Amino acid sequence: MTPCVFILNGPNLNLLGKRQPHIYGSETLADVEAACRETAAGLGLSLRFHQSNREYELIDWIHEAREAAAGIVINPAAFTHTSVAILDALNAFDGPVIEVHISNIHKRESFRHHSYVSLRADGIIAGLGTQGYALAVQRVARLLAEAAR
Ligand code: DHK
Repeated sequence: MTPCVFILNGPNLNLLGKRQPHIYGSETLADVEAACRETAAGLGLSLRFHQSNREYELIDWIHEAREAAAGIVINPAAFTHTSVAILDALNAFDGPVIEVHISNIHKRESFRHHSYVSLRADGIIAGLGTQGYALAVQRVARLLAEAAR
């Protein structure tokens, strides 16, 4: 069976391309999804791509990933800095987790410097723009291949 990667996006990322383009760029979330699908297909992975402004929906998808996904790429957006609940959900998932931030959170306000999710993430990509998502998918593929050896 083709391994599936869940790509999960937190609040306000539905506005990608329109919201603060000087920080988040001009690509839309649909553009990001298309790039991830192309990368995943080339690596023999299938993909589920979700965005929500509601913390509980992200948690429900992480729970679903326990059965349905081999790895998770997550940009929790503002929940990065606040959500112990998302950290707890990710701690109940066994596969690789890559945390993505479009902007370099360490170059921004100090409240963005702390991430609860980083306590679980196997890797973190920040400040590479929307390109970070496809790179994260590549990393998940590598980690899955290494684990299968
Ligand atoms: C996106 C957000 O919406 C912010 O709340 C985070 C993150 C940074 C990003 O860079 O993708 O602080």
